[in-house]
Amino acid sequence: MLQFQTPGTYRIVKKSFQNGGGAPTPEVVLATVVVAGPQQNMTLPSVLPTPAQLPTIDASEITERRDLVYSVSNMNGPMIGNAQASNFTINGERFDPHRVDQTIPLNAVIEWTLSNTSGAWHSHHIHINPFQVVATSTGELNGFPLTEPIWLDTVDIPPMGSVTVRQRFPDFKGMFVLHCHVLVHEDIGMMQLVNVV
Ligand SMILES: [Cu+2]
Repeated sequence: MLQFQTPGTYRIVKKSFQNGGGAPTPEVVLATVVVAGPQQNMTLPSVLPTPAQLPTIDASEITERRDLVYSVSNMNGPMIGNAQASNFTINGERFDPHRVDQTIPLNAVIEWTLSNTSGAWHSHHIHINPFQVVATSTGELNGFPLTEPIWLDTVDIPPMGSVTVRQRFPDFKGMFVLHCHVLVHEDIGMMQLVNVV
């Protein structure tokens, strides 16, 4: 939600970003906003309301704690054509569609510690159920102080940092994936198979 204090022309931009050793993405203008006419008093909510079906996950609800470690090493990566890529892993393993990495009982409430041992950002994403971010190693999320738990389905783990999230598994049994949402990382192995049983 955006509030403009004075008339004028504003640009909303997606800023340039460089991840690890990759080429920086270009800055992109997403919208140009022209603000004109008499000023109106319009208050913004300080925090968006939380949906009723997503009450905050209290520590007393947690049934288990698990770690996911996002790592990159220059050794033993997959061959792509004639070139050997870096090795992008979660908990030391590349994705294998025949291996279940996380077996989770239905109705579990997991507190995940998401760690990043590399110099690049990784975006943790898991299908089906959202999670609640409760802590980060920097105390910030997307450049703002993390002052209260926030529901997300993708969260960026800073280089050499960590993020703590809590997640309920209430009503879906079956297979799905969690993965890094930097798609070139996911595509060469930074993904796990999850089975809720
Ligand atoms: Cu990644």
